[in-house]
Amino acid sequence: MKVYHPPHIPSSEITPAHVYFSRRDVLKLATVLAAGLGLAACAPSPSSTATPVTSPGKTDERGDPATPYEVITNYNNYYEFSEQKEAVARLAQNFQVHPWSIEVGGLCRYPRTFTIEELLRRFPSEERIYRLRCVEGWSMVIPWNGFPLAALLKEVEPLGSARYVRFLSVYRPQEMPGQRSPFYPWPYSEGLRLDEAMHPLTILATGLYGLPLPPQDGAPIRLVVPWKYGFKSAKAIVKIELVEEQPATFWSTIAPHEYGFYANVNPEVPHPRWSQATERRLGELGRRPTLLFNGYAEEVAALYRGMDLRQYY
Ligand SMILES: Nc1nc2c(c(=O)[nH]1)N[C@H]1C(S)=C(S)[C@@H](COP(=O)(O)O)O[C@H]1N2
Ligand SMILES: [Mo]
Repeated sequence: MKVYHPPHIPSSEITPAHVYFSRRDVLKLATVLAAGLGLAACAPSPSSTATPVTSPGKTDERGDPATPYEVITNYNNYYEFSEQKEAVARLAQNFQVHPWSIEVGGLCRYPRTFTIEELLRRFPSEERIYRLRCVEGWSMVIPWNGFPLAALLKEVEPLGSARYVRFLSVYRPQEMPGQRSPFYPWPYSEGLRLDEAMHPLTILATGLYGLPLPPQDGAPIRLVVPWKYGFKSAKAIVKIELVEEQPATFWSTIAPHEYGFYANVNPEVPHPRWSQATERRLGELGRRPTLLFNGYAEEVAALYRGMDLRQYY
């Protein structure tokens, strides 16, 4: 008999970093941050040519600096591989991302399957520098490359009866050790209301810092919804379905009272087990205030006019 393991306990978030991290981790993080600042540039090595130069000048629209590439790609939530964020990059390194196709179907006029190559050819890639706020209380600033989900949905022409969009991540237990655990409702799934899915901020990302998305960040294609907690942004998507009813999702199935369908970032609605008022920005000391809709209120607040954000958490 296994003991129920409550998911998403932010032990790293409620314990001061110097207590939580081992000395080795702190040294590793220091190296990673130094690399991001370009301090390692005087020590060229074969791997330094494979590592992209993180543009020191890249910032989001608020002026927040982009998190270094090495941090974004070595601190990941991806339960298919591991529940340990520092272990995901290594466990995902041989994940096969070619060939890959996405089936787009359900309530639409022209359902069809797209290969990744078709998507890249059809929808020009844009850079979007977005904040990512995890429900656990940490955040990053990530320079994604991708295209609006709306462009893809318009192509298949949703029917009038379509009110929600359902996203399914890949199911490949042979390659994804975490999927051998029967305690989770695999495959990972997520959902959006159709108007949220059509919002211009919602993208499908295929790249990071101008390079193909690494496996640990959801290669070859993942959703990014910047005003919602990170778990809404499903990785390694194989199916997008237009549906009439609000779909069940991975986290809302596991713990419905802790992870709602909407999951809009909101400093005033605490998680039942911790506050959401502040967050730890990776690479910064201390905490910063969390912003309503993760700082995108001007763009998205109208989607929720008249809705009680405590009821629809
Ligand atoms: N398929 C899948 N998608 C997922 C997850 C996951 O475990 N599996 N974790 C989510 C969570 S909790 C977060 S915070 C983000 C993290 O994205 P990143 O590792 O690229 O920063 O991915 C989300 N997408
Ligand atoms: Mo998360």
